[in-house]
Amino acid sequence: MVTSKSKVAIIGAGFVGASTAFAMSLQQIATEIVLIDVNKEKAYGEALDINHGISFVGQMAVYSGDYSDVKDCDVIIITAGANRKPGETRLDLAKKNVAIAKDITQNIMKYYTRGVILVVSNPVDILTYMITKWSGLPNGRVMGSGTVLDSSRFRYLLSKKLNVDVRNVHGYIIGEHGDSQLPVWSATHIAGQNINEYCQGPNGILTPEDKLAIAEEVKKAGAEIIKNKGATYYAIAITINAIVESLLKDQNTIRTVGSVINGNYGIEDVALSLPSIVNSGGVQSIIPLTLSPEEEAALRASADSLKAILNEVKD
Ligand code: 6V0
Repeated sequence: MVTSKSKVAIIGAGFVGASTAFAMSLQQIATEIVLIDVNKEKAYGEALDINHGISFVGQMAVYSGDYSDVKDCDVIIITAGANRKPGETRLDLAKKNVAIAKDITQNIMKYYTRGVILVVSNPVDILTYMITKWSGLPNGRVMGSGTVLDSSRFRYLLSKKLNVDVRNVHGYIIGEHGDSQLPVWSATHIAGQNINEYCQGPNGILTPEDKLAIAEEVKKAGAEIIKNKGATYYAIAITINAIVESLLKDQNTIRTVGSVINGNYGIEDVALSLPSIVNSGGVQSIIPLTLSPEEEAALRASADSLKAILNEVKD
């Protein structure tokens, strides 16, 4: 629990924004949470609903507000956006959400005093890049949830396959939060051993086919959930909470958040996810991993595919 005053704004009180506020209230992450949405009734209703439970978890202020409430926030989370309509392409949706994000950024910056902007809305890598540019904030003060959720899915699937506690499985998905992402097998560890070495022992078998299947399942996980229940929000809410905790408690946690990359692995001027040290200032630094040649090539390809989308949507 955070004891000093901490204020978080959530822009967008839809499935993701409301679930995030709910998870934050359960974990008592912040002392003050403000929900901001074009749909004021929705934001008001979500805040009211959460407030009726706080007597069981602890005192905190949860309310709906407007952009002037961004003042003095430690973290500003953007979860607003449109969903894909029938017949609409990914690119159409990207253009629509870029326009929404621009409007939101301009409103935030009218009242911004300090804090980190955490982008969650999709396409998250594109929006992280654009919001970094529009806001004029120093690099790293704007970050995307990027592949933090994908890395969690990766660890979960490995833990199930190898029948070991997920907290003992360490590994990263990097690159795009989307189709061109990749797992870093060369830096995946259990019990201090590389995954390949671990699986030579008595505790697990992981074939090249298993590896491909796990990477594919991580990639398709969001679509699988949407096919079955229409939207994804619980795991992303917990993911956002974990990132916000690192920020509010100045934890120097390593997380695969997204930020604008300038030079790592020869990649320039695009936002994507790499293991980064996260503290109250945002992305403090990016960990230079020794990638295999195949991993490095796949990361560059991921950057190229993101740049191609950026070129289509940049204004
Ligand atoms: P939702 O339930 O439709 O909520 C979106 C909310 O945004 C609605 O309440 C809208 O009223 C609001 N909104 C729209 N325009 C504006 C605006 N200009 N200003 C303020 N509020 C606005 O969507 P849901 O919550 O399911 O998803 C939100 C976003 O998160 C989408 O872009 C998803 O694709 C994205 N996700 C990202 C994930 C990640 O890992 N990065 C994971 C899950 C969802």
